[in-house]
Amino acid sequence: MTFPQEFQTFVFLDIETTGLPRDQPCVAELSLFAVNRHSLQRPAPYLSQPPLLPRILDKLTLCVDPQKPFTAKAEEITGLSNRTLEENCKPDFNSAIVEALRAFLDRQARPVCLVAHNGLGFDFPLLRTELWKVDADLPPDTGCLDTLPALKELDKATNQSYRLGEVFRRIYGQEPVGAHSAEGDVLTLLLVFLAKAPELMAWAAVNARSWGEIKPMYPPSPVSRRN
Ligand code: DCM
Ligand code: MG
Ligand code: MG
Repeated sequence: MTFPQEFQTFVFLDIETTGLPRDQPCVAELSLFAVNRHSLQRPAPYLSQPPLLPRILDKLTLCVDPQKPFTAKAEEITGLSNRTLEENCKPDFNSAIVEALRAFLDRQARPVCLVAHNGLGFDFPLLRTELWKVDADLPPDTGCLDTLPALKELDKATNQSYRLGEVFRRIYGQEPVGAHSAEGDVLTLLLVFLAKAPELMAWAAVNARSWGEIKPMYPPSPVSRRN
């Protein structure tokens, strides 16, 4: 990827899963909000209140049958379970979800940068693993911005917490809504981003990674590999 990159679209992303990296988790829900840089350029006006969301916002939220048991903790915090996903007839992470994802990303002005909080440690590697299971991938030059190290570096912070909910509380003095639902976490992330959008976009232009560099979280086992 050549730098600096003037990303035209930022796609905020969050994934709910059956567990943590040590559990070799599977995706159970994903949410993406795509925002053009035009709607991120204005300075955030009223930081005591969450700012208005950009009026022009594309969203994709999908539930997935993970085909793997949730850990008790993941089930508790996400409100998702194997039983309820099955009862609601949610398909697994299949080629249809890949098509939906690609079609959604193809509609956005390029270059596109995915944005996730702790994305390099969690969401991006896991998504790459899930795509690998169905012999799919994203364009290798797609940008990847992790707001966790970005916000830390921009703050030149000491030892305060950079968990998404904590950052939101510090900025807005309120509890985030819908924590551990994919859409709720994306909304929280977008509101955090809006508070520092010019700085974060400039940081991304220089520091974003490319999708092609993302190491999958774990290799698909031969039995979990499907077409
Ligand atoms: N997760 C977990 N245990 C935690 C925190 C997270 O198993 N204490 C897993 C389940 C969540 C996923 O990570 O669906 C993503 O976390 P988050 O909701 O913070 O995006
Ligand atoms: Mg998350
Ligand atoms: Mg989440």
